[in-house]
Amino acid sequence: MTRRVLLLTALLAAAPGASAFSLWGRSAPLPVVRLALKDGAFVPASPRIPARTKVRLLISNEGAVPAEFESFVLHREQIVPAGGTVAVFVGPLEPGAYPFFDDFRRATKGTLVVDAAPAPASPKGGAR
Ligand SMILES: [Cu+2]
Repeated sequence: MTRRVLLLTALLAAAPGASAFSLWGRSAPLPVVRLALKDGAFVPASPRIPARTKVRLLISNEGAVPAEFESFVLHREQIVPAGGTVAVFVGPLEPGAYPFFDDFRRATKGTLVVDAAPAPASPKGGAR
């Protein structure tokens, strides 16, 4: 059963233009991408996510003062308490570069890089 579900998920994820996760509803396990605020910088500065996929960005503030993850293009604004971690959902997005910054320290910046979707896998046996 688990094997089947994984295979189906892989096929859906590989289908061009398909949103695999919306088909699974609320219980869908979203891909998680971790981002840290460390010594006045985002680490990594350019996290990468796949195109057209909803992703859970887990942002940890390792500093001693609060930060605010903000992005105009992503329409996101979220306070990250000192020592805390928040989840910010992004996507599905088209390939490209989406800048973000710490609104409490504007010099602290990063770019979310959305990679082009991988080429659709050709199913073995040529079904469909
Ligand atoms: Cu703000």
